Amino acid sequence: MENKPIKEITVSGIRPTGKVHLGNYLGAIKNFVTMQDEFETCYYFIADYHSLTTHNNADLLPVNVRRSLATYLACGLDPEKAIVYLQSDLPQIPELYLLLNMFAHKGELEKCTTFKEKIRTPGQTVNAGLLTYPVLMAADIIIHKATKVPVGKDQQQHLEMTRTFANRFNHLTNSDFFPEPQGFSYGNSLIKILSLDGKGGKMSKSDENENNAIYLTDSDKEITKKIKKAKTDTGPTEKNSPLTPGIEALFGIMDCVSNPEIVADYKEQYANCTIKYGYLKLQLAEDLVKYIAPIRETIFEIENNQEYLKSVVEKGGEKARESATKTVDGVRKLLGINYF
Ligand code: AQP
Repeated sequence: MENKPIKEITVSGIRPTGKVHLGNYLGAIKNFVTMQDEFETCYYFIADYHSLTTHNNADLLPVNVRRSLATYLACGLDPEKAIVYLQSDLPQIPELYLLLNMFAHKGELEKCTTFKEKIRTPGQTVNAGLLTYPVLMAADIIIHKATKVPVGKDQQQHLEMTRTFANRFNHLTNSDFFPEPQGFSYGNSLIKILSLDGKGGKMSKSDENENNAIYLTDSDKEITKKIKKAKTDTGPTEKNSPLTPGIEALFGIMDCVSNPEIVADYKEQYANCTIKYGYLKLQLAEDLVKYIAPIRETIFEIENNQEYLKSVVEKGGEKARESATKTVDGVRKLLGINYF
């Protein structure tokens, strides 16, 4: 893990709440893979505690954890370059979470957009874990004193809250113990891949309609079918019209997986109202199939090798606990939990 040009610590994770989709890949995992070659220390974990805030199914959790882990590795995460571990293998995280809860205010947690959205979901139990989700996420990040956090745009507000808690801790303990973590994406801004339902929301693992997301484990046939069925409008009638959410979703994906010249050509056709969505969808389906097929095949290969998966997280857990222990020891000291 030496000789990497950027001397910073990076940390991120995904929740094992279902099948990993293109948004998770493009918004997060793809960056993890590039960062492991550039950033001195990279921690990437499976956020299994986080999944319990909304998904409580003891039969499904192990399947989702193993598949998420296999997905990390299939996408190119290398345990020799990055520290890959399970959140629940670090007992220091619940301890820091508990202590950070004393620095989080009820009002600011209730105002969090994702909390407000989640509690509107029919059938969703509003447990305390859901309310304090941003505190657990803050613990995940600052446990390693990370400064860069590769996440999608949907996590921007949570990250802002992490900075608030870290700064409040520093202020109240009269220290500069925690650095301020910043969101990170290659390119100009954090990415948001939209759902294929044409409503403008983000692609999500827990969307009940599986047609709204492209999963990394989808077959070629499923990918093609989903793109063909993606909701669009009837086409622009005025030149230079703004993109409607359905077509914005398709262009958003195309920007990431297709040849830039071809994308520019379709955008030009949209601007001058000559676009035929059928052709655009065919092109996108073809490009996506090429993009996803090799990842899918590797996921299936790796997920059957449970011994390998176990050895990766055992090794990663050991290293992550080392860093986590140092941080929690420092926090305890600053809070005066240090009696004799
Ligand atoms: N649509 C998206 N576009 C770009 N990035 C996205 N991410 C999620 N959806 C998109 C990024 O993926 C990483 C892992 O997300 P997560 O599993 O921690 O939770 P999430 O953001 O809540 O993802 P989902 O897919 O929507 O899961 P569910 O349905 O379980 O809530 C994060 O970096 C996230 O930004």
